[in-house]
Amino acid sequence: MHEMSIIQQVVNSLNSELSAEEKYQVSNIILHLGELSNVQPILLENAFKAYQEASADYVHTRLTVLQIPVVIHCDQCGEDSRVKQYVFKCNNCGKPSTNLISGEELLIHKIEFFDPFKLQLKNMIQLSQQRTSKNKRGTINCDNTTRHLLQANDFVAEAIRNKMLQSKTLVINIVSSAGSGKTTLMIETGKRLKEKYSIKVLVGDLETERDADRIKAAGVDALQIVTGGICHLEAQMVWQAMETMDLTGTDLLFIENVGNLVCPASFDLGEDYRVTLIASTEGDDKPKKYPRMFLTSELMIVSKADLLPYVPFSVEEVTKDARDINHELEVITISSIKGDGIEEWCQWLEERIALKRQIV
Ligand SMILES: Nc1nc2c(ncn2[C@@H]2O[C@H](COP(=O)(O)OP(=O)(O)O)[C@@H](O)[C@H]2O)c(=O)[nH]1
Ligand SMILES: [Mg+2]
Ligand SMILES: [Zn+2]
Ligand SMILES: [Zn+2]
Repeated sequence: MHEMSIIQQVVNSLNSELSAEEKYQVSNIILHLGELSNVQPILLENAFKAYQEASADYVHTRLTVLQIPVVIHCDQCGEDSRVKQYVFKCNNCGKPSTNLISGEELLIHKIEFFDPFKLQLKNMIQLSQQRTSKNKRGTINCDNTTRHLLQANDFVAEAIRNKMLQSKTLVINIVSSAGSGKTTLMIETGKRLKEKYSIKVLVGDLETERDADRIKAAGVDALQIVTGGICHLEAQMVWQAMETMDLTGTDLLFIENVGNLVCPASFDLGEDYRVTLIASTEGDDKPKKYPRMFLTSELMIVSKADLLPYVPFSVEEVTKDARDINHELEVITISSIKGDGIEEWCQWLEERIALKRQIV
């Protein structure tokens, strides 16, 4: 993710907590960083140094980054296992589990002061990690003392989820690397379902409006969110875009995320389902490179299936690797251009639209 902006959030968080005088007495900031958080400790430490130089704030403060391993809990035998090589299975009985105990932390664990007395008074700004995996998406377990760095995002995501529950709109967050076929799939899906359902698409893009124009040309209402260089969508951006859109009566809202499998994994957008596309042309090693994305998705779509005969890509291998991470992950193979698998995908959507309508 963005080390500099994380540091900024850490500092903002401390500034809101501490008096001006106390700020100068902070000796150590201890961060907990889960192995799945997609943040490199060394880059974070460098970003903090850069911050200290540029702002002359917290100049005597040390930043300590502790990496927290991925640990899962087994419902079968009750054992906790450290996850190695991104195989999410119990080390004791072998049952797959995505029930994370740790590994996604991105939080200020503790701050220490030069004055040891103060340490006793304020030694724990917070100590919590409960924001884990898709099982818990949509629940916020932060109490008043918690300073989870993504807390603000999760708050807005929850507001989106409530709003979309009121309007019974199914929300799908589509993620993939750049060029895996998200927009094309939106267009083909829109063509097939637009007579039957009211569909809207929010499209995140770094700089251009081209994708929304392509979708609108196919007769589906679309709105572009230009992120201005930010490489992922955040809940706040989606909320703002939703304010300008009339969502009354909308059955299905697609959010096409910015093309990137790294940081979009960390940002809950208030969606009901997260769908990851992986194109046959981009290699079948993606799940183990970007485990968190597959862990937090409900469905993996293997796209550009028409090119499978020409590229070294094994649907079987990619499915195995992805299910090592998330044993409940569903898989559909699709060619938007030839139409294979589109029927199955549309059915997947229609079932979920129906379920959402039933919620009272
Ligand atoms: N062969 C093939 N090409 C596709 C398919 N879907 C998309 N593409 C092409 O892949 C490129 C990127 O697609 P796009 O939908 O813009 O990807 P996005 O960046 O994920 O939104 C375009 O040139 C598409 O025509 C497919 O099913 N088969
Ligand atoms: Mg696109
Ligand atoms: Zn077990
Ligand atoms: Zn990003």
